[in-house]
Amino acid sequence: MRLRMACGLLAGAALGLAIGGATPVLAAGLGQPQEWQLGFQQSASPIMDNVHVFHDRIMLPLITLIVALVLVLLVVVMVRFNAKANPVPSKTTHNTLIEVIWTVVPVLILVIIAIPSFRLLYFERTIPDADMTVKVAGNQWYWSYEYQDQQNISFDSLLLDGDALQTRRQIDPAAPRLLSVDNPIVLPINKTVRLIVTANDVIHSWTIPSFGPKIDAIPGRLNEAWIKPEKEGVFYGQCSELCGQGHAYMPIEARVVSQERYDAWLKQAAAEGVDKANAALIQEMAAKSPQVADAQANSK
Ligand SMILES: [Cu+2]
Repeated sequence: MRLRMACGLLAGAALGLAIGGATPVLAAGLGQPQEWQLGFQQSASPIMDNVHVFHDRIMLPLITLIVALVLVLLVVVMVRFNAKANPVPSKTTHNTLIEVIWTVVPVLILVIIAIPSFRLLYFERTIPDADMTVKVAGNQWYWSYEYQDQQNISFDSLLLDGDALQTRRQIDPAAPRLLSVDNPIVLPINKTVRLIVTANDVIHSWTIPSFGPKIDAIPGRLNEAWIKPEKEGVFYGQCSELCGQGHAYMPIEARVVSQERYDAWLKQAAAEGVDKANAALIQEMAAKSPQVADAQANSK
């Protein structure tokens, strides 16, 4: 009896933990991970909204129920069928009904998961009419971006480390290590962006968790994805396909700004170069960020 109670408590705790993992409090982090974060980063796009729904409303409850059921069955076996409680074991070897049940029920569960899962995949893979197109190319070990609707806007995006990171932190004290790049991809808010993704050497993979899609960059092939950033701010991701020695050092940084600020960035980038346009933009965004006040207070 005591054992049964203890196991009941354990099951309750596991259930609580599983459900707790889905709460937004613990799943904090918009655009970048946070310490002790459980679950996904916050969503900033329609695809990620749907990923959250699929995970939180379908996968997590199902997994929790299955884990609890298996736990209960194990406890029943331990309590009722140990050598002491059950000295003369039954010689039953088959039970057709139970065998049918444990085959059919998992199949039904998989079907229940498959329907919303395919719906989500279809949503992600169907590229809507886009407002703009950016070509993304993976290289060992940096990313290149080409704005297809603009002439002369193309640049490489490399990790900032060492002195370069220190220099960036003078204008943007919150710039994270191993995620900040020299030239971020700059995007307007609430616009559908089509990404055409390829690579120049080996396979890489482009993703920003808060936007949702993760798409392989394959040499000799153009892959497509779409994002629609719905929040302004800075969003980070990393190459997600093991691509060699520098795989951990080719992060992705996107800056989402208002349409007016984006137009101004485009104009400045075309006239004075991407470096100058980015410096101005990063400085402006850093000045508005609440993290800047914190970082400045910490450095004193
Ligand atoms: Cu890579």
